[in-house]
Amino acid sequence: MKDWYKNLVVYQIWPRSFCDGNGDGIGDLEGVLSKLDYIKDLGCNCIWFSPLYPSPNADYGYDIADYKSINPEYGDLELFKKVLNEAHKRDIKVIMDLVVNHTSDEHKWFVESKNPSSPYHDYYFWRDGKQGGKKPPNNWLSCFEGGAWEKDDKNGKYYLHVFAKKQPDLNHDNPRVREEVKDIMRFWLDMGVDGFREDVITFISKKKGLPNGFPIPSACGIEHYMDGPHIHEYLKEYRDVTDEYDCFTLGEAPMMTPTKALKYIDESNKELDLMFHFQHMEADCILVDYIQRKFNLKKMKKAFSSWQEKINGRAWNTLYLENHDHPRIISRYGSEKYREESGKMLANMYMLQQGTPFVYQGQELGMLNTRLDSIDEYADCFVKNNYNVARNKVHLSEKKCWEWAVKSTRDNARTPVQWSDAENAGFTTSTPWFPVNKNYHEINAEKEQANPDSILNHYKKLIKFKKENEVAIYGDYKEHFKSSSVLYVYERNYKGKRLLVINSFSEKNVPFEAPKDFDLEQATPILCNYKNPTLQGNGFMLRPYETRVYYFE
Ligand code: TEU
Ligand code: CA
Repeated sequence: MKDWYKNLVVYQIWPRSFCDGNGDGIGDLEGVLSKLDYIKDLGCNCIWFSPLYPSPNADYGYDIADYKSINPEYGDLELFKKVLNEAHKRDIKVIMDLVVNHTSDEHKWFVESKNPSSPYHDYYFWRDGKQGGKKPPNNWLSCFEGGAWEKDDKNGKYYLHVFAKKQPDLNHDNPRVREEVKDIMRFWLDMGVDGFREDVITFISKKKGLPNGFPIPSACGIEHYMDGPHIHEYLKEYRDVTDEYDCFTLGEAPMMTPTKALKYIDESNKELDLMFHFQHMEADCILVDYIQRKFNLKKMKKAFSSWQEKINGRAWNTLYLENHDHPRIISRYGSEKYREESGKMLANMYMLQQGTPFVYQGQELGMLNTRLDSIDEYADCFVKNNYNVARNKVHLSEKKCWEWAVKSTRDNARTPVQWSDAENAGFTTSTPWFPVNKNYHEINAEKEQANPDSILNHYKKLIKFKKENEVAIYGDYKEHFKSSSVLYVYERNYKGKRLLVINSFSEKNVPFEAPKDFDLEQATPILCNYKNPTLQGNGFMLRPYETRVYYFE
């Protein structure tokens, strides 16, 4: 059975902010081409491209207007093929983002579908409103903005959009829609791509009749489309296509638990190879980054451990701390004050668990959250809407709404990558589409490349270790000191080899005593973030955000 995806370390590119090759201020495929050696040098052997397709950018590519082409801002199909080919030459796989829960409202299917007698009408959820069309067909709310229904003035009907208004949901109950999805998959697989990351794929089957949802403030109705009635059927159909190719698939699944996940990724009956869940990303918020609370290490550990323990031997984990939907991890779970220390610690902490690791652009540099001057300067539709709701509907103070927005916006992860301390961080020669983080003189790739102790060089060592050591890939996982609210310690075991991974989440010194059956003097400390780790004895003081890995060979 194919399982090469277990040995990958995937680098995620959010193209708009990665690297601008033609000087128009927008990241593009020429830029990607110029950085393939950088990705190779980092040790990553797969790239996941966030959407590269033509898009009106209401949700920056997650609103797709044409599934079989490349956004002219980024390049064209010829250039994409060149990138693919050059990546493959470097033994780097390439996966595409497949966003088929919804299209853009500017996709030709949707434009056609407005006409009730068009064969495309049933590609979407068009319904008559209630009370003679005055009210939407049900009470569902959009995850992004207001109600989940929008009325078309011309045909008098409403269409469903679980995300933004410009992202109408596709009707996968229509077999023709499923054929279109398979056709899109084949288009890219035939070209040679190595798989897909499937956006909110667990949302594609809606309950028949679209009944009213339980009245909650946002995403009302979600119980009628999350893991919906035909989800497994449809995913098996899509799986049949990917099974014809040597590729892998990764589903994004909000509100997923390990037990539910096994229905999708259990190796004995797989619909997807891997799954992105969100549980470990909720240690400082409730479900979404916008509803914040104090970082709680125990919550984070519990989430990681439950996935490690519950799917061990039956399915394979994905490991990530950042992507284009979440603020930067050092600013969240680490410490900006101890950026270097906590950046390296967080890296060890997640990557040495069992699973395929993902690194999001700039994470390897220890990039931090940004701060602009007003809500209008932000780009993300999600934060703008959250701000408006909190301010105008819930009537919270301007200061509170603003602080929430700054901290939680997805734009934190979407500032241009900081390549050097040249103007605009070397991202572009003109004005960047979105402001570069002001800290680029201190934090940039060029500077980190030159410094053997940088976060970037730590990632290089770590990725190399992860790929080359079976214990880091296949080892069993066991957590220690579960009740500690400052330490996260776990071991991995494989064929007589052993790792003890020690991570402190404290700004203070914390005493540490090795678990009973470990004699640290028998091991080599590796991947440390402080010079001169104590080499003697089984008890010592851990310094702020210290990380150590003891390798028993
Ligand atoms: O994200 C799905 C998802 O769950 C998000 O709505 C998440 O709740 C939000 O970003 C807050 O963190 C996927 C994509 O990754 C995201 O970029 C898209 O905006 C969304 O789907 C719609 O396509
Ligand atoms: Ca450009």
